[in-house]
Amino acid sequence: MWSIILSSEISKIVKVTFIGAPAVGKTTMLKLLIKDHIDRFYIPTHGLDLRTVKFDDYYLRIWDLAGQSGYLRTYSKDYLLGSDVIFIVSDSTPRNVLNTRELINYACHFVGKECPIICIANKQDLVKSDGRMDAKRVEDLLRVKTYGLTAINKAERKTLLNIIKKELEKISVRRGLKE
Ligand SMILES: Nc1nc2c(ncn2[C@@H]2O[C@H](COP(=O)(O)OP(=O)(O)OP(=O)(O)O)[C@@H](O)[C@H]2O)c(=O)[nH]1
Ligand SMILES: [Mg+2]
Repeated sequence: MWSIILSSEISKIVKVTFIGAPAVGKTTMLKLLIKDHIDRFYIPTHGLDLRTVKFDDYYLRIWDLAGQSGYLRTYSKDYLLGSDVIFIVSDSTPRNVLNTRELINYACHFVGKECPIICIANKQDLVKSDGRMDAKRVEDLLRVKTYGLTAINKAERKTLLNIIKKELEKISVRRGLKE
């Protein structure tokens, strides 16, 4: 993959980082983006998973960080550095949303103002049946821009790409690629 990226395209490489507690759906989002098969088995990520997705004329380097505390507390700091955008993923349960607040505070220490921290309130398919919070409620509690998603639904790939697209526009302006 890397060998076919021309030097003129380097400014189009964007680091997109997913971080969040175990089993909130980060790897499912990665699979959604790379159009991998989404099954319902939970296989915890160890360390991190790193993939490149070509989108418009950008190369999205997706960093999917393991949520288990051993990894989260030891490696995430180094992995967060250099992110162009960080998506903090929640499974939208009241308990996890509270933990997500702590994680936002943690991430804020390692990235500058130029890197937005955005919440994805995942598992929105369970809002009615399982008492999950809707995205608006999560946003009110966390006070960071929040988007709702159901990552197991293949049709929501477009939703996720649109969320990323909004950030890409801002990144282009920051890099002087667009006015
Ligand atoms: N109902 C529902 N389940 C989901 C959704 N997204 C992911 N899941 C399920 O949640 C479980 C955990 O998903 P993963 O994507 O592996 O979670 P993760 O955040 O990568 O977990 P770690 O790698 O341990 O940090 C899997 O069984 C998924 O099928 C969703 O939108 N709705
Ligand atoms: Mg994972």
